[in-house]
Amino acid sequence: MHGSGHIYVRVSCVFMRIARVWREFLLSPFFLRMVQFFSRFFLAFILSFSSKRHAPKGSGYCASVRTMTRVRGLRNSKILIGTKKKSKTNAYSLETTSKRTLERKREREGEKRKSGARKGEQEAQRERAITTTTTVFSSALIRPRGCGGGGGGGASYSSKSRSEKTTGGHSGRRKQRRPRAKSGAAEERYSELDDAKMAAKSLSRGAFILFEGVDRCGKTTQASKLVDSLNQSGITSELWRYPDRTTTIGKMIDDYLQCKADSDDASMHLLFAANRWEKKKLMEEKLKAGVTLVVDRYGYSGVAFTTAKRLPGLDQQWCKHSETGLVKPDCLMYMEISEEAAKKRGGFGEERYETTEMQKNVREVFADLREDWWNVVDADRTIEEVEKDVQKIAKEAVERCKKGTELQHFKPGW
Ligand code: Z5A
Ligand code: MG
Repeated sequence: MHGSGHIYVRVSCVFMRIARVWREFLLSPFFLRMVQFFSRFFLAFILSFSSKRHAPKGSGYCASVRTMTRVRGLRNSKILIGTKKKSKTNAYSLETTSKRTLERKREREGEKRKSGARKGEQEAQRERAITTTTTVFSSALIRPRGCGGGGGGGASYSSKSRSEKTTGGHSGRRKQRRPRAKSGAAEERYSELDDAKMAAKSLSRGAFILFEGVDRCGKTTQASKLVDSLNQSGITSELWRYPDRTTTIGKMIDDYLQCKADSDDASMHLLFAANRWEKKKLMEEKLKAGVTLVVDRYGYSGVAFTTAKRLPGLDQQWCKHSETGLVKPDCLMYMEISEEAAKKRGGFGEERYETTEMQKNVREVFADLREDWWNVVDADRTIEEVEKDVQKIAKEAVERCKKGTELQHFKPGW
């Protein structure tokens, strides 16, 4: 009993010593360091798995390395040998990979920005076309017919519905949907067609129809008849005459023509031109708004009458100069009349240029000015016969301008 008790005491002493050694070992700085070291490694390993999917292609364990290096104290430590590559290589590969990743990222961002800019440009172009159309149609005193204005239903793109779409539109109205394109190319083609349609629509306008000719050829008679008939057939049109004797400049011209006042020939030529320039803006606005303008005399008369004076320095080129930049007519009807027929139609009045010699010279200059695109109308015939031809020519011009053509202006030297 005594012997066995002794053994128990000794065994317990041994256990106690072992326990003390263990305690010392567990509390030793070496063990604590070991614990710290392995816990960091374990943590890094776990994190590397979670972030591996973000690793750049072909970087192997780079993600793990990257994660490990994030864990403080492991940078440059031997733990990197735990990856498939040597620590040095890994550190190098980590550096180059991140550089490459950064470069790729920047490239991708650059491409995105470029494509964004391109898209932005296209959008801006479309917006400009829409704004032009909207401005033209909304500012129109009289809306051009057949141009898709107003309600703008169906497949046709009215300016209103497009602008509503871009700006969000009215809440009460159902938004029109664009047919979905199958691919990017198809989408682009669709938008190009769309832009072309919009551009053509924005160029749709009234026609500038001009009557020119010597005295008594019937310009005023035919111009008035044409305006009446166009308006009756639904084509909004106005009759304009030059000189426009209603303006301040026009009144000065009127005084000169009626021989109430005298003036220098060059300055008179410039006054006649100024009478056209003062109405240029209005003319452009009306035409763009879809109004057809039937004009009785214009710059051609200006050049013809001044040149017909045969004065030194006032030649055709000099006379044309003051007309450069003015709106060019879309259609010119030159009323050709023989001297005999003109003589039969009432005699000359009291005005300055109504002399036989002047009229003869004017006729010659007109013949010199004549261009291929002019419509020469035989004005020797009856009013009705002439009217038939005039209507046909005018309606063709109206149709052409309605489809969409840009306004033309007189170029230097014409
Ligand atoms: N002038 C200038 O110097 N510089 C410029 O820049 C400009 C003008 C723009 C005023 O012009 C003057 O200004 C003009 C040129 C100069 N000088 N001149 N001479 P205006 O246009 O005011 O002139 P107007 O009073 O109108 O006259 P006109 O132009 O000579 O006429 P018209 O318009 O050609 O013709 P109409 O008035 O239509 O007809 C004349 C008559 O013939 C009338 O009785 C009709 O009923 C008759 N008639 C018309 N057609 C026919 C036919 N087919 N058969 C039979 N009878 C007909
Ligand atoms: Mg006249």
